[in-house]
Amino acid sequence: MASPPADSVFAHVAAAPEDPILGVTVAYNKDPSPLKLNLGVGAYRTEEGKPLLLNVVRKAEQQILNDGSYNKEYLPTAEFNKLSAKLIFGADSPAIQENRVTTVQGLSGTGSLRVGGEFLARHYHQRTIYLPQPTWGNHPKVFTLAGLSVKNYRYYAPATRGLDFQGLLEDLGSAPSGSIVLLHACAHNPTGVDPTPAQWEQIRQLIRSKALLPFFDSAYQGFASGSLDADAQSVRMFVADGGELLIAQSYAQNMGLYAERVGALSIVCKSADVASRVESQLKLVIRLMYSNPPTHGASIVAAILKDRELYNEWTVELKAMADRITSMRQQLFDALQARGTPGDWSHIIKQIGMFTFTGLNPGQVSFMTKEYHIYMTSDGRISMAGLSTETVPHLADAIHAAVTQVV
Ligand code: KET
Repeated sequence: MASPPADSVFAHVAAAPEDPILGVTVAYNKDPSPLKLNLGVGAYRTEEGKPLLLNVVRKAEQQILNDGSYNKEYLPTAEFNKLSAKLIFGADSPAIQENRVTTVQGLSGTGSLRVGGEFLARHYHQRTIYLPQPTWGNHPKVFTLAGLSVKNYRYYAPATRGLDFQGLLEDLGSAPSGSIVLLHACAHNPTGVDPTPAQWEQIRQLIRSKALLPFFDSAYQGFASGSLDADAQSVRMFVADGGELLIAQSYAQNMGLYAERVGALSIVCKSADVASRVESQLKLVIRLMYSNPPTHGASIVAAILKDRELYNEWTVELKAMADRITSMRQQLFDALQARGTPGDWSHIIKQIGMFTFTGLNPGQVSFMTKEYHIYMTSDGRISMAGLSTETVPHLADAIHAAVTQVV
């Protein structure tokens, strides 16, 4: 018998680069300073800086465990799928009533985007997906791996710290007919800049007139405005015109179910017949990747969505999370005003959702990490949910020092 080679057969494997978002937490964990503050990953924290297990999730979980019929059989997800579609499209959505929507459970937002990307790469005539510039850092990698080719459309104007609406219209206007367009349903990550309803309407008209295919990413429904319905308006506008679209939903943020990896992918089609064939192909994509989704998180979501009392309780807890983030925005803005920090910081209170796109440059960010033990992504994004009344002054001091000392 040949003896095994002395060196590992994997000896040539190079270490992968740290993820730009998750790597921030890795660096944070290594820092022994008591002052350290993690504003990197978008994960909700309480005033005390702790992860939040929603009360309603605890209740739903208890209810499930008390239910004698609960088991670990392969998941029949029909109920979860229907409820998820209803949540994003609205209870009275004609597309649902006409059975033109197919929904499959996905592994949170990321897994749902990936399944949608794979489906498109196999069955759609156009392989190019346009992503906003900038976008969530994982988008280009997920879609490339799914077999799509990635291009960008202008979205954010650093000069105004607002939407580059003209650039967006020009870039989508010159995209080849049929191209896929990724849209953040609300609370755009990382910029916190969303189109107004009137701008959404113009985007919709442009997308439909050029036969582009919208693919929504809804990772923050309820986090932008505190209202689940208001945050779904952009998507519902596109469903109301009878056209087709894809949407990936995540329950990581709005139910605090990060680790359960529960989400959904829906495709709205022109007819029930097409939708049912599309569904069969989605199931095939999933079958060959991981066969079946996990049941526990989906059971929690379904228990909350189908019970009026739990649902109402959820909306109250969700609103409280959104409100705490809004209050952090105001407090940080006030603290910078109080320090007379040079520059216009009104974008902190204007931006929407979990993040403030501060406009700080990579040099200023690394200064804040080195001198103040504040951890954030190098693009200057801070997760407002990681702040508290107690930590706002420390952050404001750090920003003030960074903009006055580092160019
Ligand atoms: N889409 C967007 C826009 C998004 O910001 C995230 C997560 C996801 C999808 C994926 O979430 P999932 O946990 O798969 O349901 N964003 C935060 C966390 C991360 O990067 O994983 C973040 O930007 O910090």
